[in-house]
Amino acid sequence: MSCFRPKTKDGDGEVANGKVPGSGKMAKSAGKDKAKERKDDIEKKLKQEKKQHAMTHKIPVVGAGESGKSTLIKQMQILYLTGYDDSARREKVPDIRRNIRDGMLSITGAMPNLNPPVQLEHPEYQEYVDYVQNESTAKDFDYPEKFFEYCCTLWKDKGVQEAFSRSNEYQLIDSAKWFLDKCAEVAKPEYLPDEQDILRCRVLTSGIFETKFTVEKVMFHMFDVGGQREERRKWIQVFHDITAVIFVCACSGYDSRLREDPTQNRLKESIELFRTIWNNRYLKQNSVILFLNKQDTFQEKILKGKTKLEDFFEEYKNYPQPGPDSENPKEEPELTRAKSFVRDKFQAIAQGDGQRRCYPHYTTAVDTENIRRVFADCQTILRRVYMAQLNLL
Ligand SMILES: Nc1nc2c(ncn2[C@@H]2O[C@H](COP(=O)(O)OP(=O)(O)OP(=O)(O)O)[C@@H](O)[C@H]2O)c(=O)[nH]1
Ligand SMILES: [Mg+2]
Repeated sequence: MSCFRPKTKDGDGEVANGKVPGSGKMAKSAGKDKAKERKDDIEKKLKQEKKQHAMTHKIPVVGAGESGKSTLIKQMQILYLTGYDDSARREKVPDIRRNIRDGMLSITGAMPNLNPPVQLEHPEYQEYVDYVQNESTAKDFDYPEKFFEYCCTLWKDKGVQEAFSRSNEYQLIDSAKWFLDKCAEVAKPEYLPDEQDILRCRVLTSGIFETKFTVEKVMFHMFDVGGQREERRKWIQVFHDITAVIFVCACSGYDSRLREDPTQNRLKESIELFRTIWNNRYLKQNSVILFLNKQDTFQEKILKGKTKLEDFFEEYKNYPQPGPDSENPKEEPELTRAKSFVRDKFQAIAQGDGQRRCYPHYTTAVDTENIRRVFADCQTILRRVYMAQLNLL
């Protein structure tokens, strides 16, 4: 990459051609020049072609905890690598069981602490709650049948459901509903997770993981990092020699608090984190592809209206109604307005920098078709950014 020079080929060529004189000696040397010029030209073209074939995009995928970074990488595994075979799926079963345990632990643990507290609809299930709270946290807990029976029963309790519907008031993993809904299926010894289960399964990332894949002869090296605060100091290791950054934000976090700092709003944390990435001195030349993720849950929350964006972002009250979304003209106007508001929060930070850009996309990382489409757009952006970088060198 670093050996690339600004192009002067056309100008030089024209000047040389224009000066071809008539004398024999001069004509001979002019002929030699021409041959050399042609050779240089071919060599340049070959070099360029080689570069095109070897085009490699190194991309760190950053964002706050639980924003969907690892889920996006799983989609790359599904779309461009070998996906998940039976044995890889089977390996995820312990994580999925832990997701059920963690989900039920959080919900039933929160019930007495909510304001106002929530009671079980069936007080006789308290012994199931006690079992989940006290036994299932043991290190060597082996998920016996009765654990799943208790979880299935509790999940149907109206009190548990009410506490679940208030999960923005405490910390609950996103996958809780997905796996508690299929608790009886997961309990079976022959249970084999499907692709959606793999995508939904939550495992916190600690460290840096590289995934390499090729799409139409272009190589991608994506780096998945941990998003929680104490993980972020490691990110600098993957900020060198990159094409662009992918920044993932969970838009649905507008009504929830940060796991590692319950005084901080999740979406506000994400916006502030984006500011530090945009202003990071190692990334001054780099464009950012912004994934405004978890659009499915964001949409559900906005349209249900149980938690309102203006209750967390006062300025939303005065945010104007934009025209219909050209890609989605039939979308509910309120949803279009909420989406634009969040996007503008990020765009405002990235404004006024001619060298690089922020490219926002609305995404649902658990939806393979959505990511296929969005990533096709990203490939075009990355190619353009890469070429612009080459020309600058
Ligand atoms: N409904 C929904 N769930 C999502 C979406 N994206 C991710 N999730 C879920 O959110 C949870 C967290 O996603 P991860 O990909 O593990 O988040 P992460 O950014 O890698 O988190 P860290 O590793 O802690 O930094 C998982 O259970 C995902 O299945 C989405 O667009 N919609
Ligand atoms: Mg992760």
